[in-house]
Amino acid sequence: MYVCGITPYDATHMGHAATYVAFDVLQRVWRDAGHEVRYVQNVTDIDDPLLERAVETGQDWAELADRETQVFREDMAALRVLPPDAYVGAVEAIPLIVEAIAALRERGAAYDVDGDTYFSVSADPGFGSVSHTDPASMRALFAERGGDPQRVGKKDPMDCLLWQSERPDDPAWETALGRGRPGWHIECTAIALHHLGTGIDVQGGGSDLAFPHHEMSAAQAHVLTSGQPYARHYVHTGMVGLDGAKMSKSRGNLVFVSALRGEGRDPMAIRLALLAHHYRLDWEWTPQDLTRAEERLARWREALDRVSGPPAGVLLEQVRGHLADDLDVPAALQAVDRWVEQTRHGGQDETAPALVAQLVDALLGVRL
Ligand code: 5CA
Ligand code: ZN
Repeated sequence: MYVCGITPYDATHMGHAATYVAFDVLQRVWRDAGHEVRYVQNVTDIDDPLLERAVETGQDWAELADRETQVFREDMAALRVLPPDAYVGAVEAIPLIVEAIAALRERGAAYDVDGDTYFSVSADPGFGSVSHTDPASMRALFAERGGDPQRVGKKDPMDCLLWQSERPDDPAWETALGRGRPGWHIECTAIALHHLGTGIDVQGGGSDLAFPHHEMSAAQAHVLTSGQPYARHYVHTGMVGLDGAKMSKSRGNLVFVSALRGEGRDPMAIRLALLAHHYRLDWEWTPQDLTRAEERLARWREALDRVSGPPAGVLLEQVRGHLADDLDVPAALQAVDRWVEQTRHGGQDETAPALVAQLVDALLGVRL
């Protein structure tokens, strides 16, 4: 599984956290089913938004990236998200990225525009099959999400930047492609192919990455591997909003995991608040999400303090069943609620509370 990582110019907000918790549940379900999981994630530690934020705030871009990456990792650990096997930065991956760009050029899929290198989307006959976006929307989304459809000299407005030659005041690396820095999409392609190979089971991320990011990543990979399927499934989580707009660093309408932790909120309540929404749906964060989760967590913990309860085996099968149904975590939580409610009427099984604590921990990542 490859899940697109953060661009570390600001702390982890509830939208990021919801996305990584969703893929964490998927990893837990796979492990529960006896599969070995190899999980790779990138960190976009060089890109325009990071550099812009560093200039705006007068910080060194590399220090900003290091600091926010550290906060992210602490947030993920607090939320009990199992860490990826490989966590790879764009900067450290520059040799891989340069190699991938050189290979695209050899295959006739890359060309120059005033010293910058572009990927030719027409090189992948399947371009468009990841996101199924119509051409008019493609252009709008590309412009909105870091692309440059208007740039003069490109063969197709949709062609994406692979390598940007050095600009004044920008960081640049000396490579076989000349001095410059990598584009965004090729970063994930190069890291995923190197660490996982082709045919990865899941390429994941938020739905804002379906186009252009995952479409471009896949197209580049298809050309690099002579048409082999890049990912078997593209899985996209819904967008978490706040006050009517997608929660995003650029809009600034953010609720940070680290801020809630700093207020002393229990990370397990934060996790439960995120889990209460189906991964595929868009939803709005409200303070009630957290208070409801805190109440639920308290009820669950109180139930585990009872000496016995109804047998855990039935609950385990229910939870597994719901998770197998397109990761229906909200239904799994309701199954636990029902078990918790039943403990009020007693139950003969003295091993049940400890077993339920274990299953909630292993499958849902909530430590009670
Ligand atoms: N570095 C790139 C991916 S290679 C990036 O998109 N970084 S990010 O920091 O903007 O987002 C990190 C992850 O969180 C991505 O998977 C993104 O799709 C997801 N994400 C961003 N905003 C939200 C949101 N409001 N709700 C849910 N997920 C979100
Ligand atoms: Zn990515």
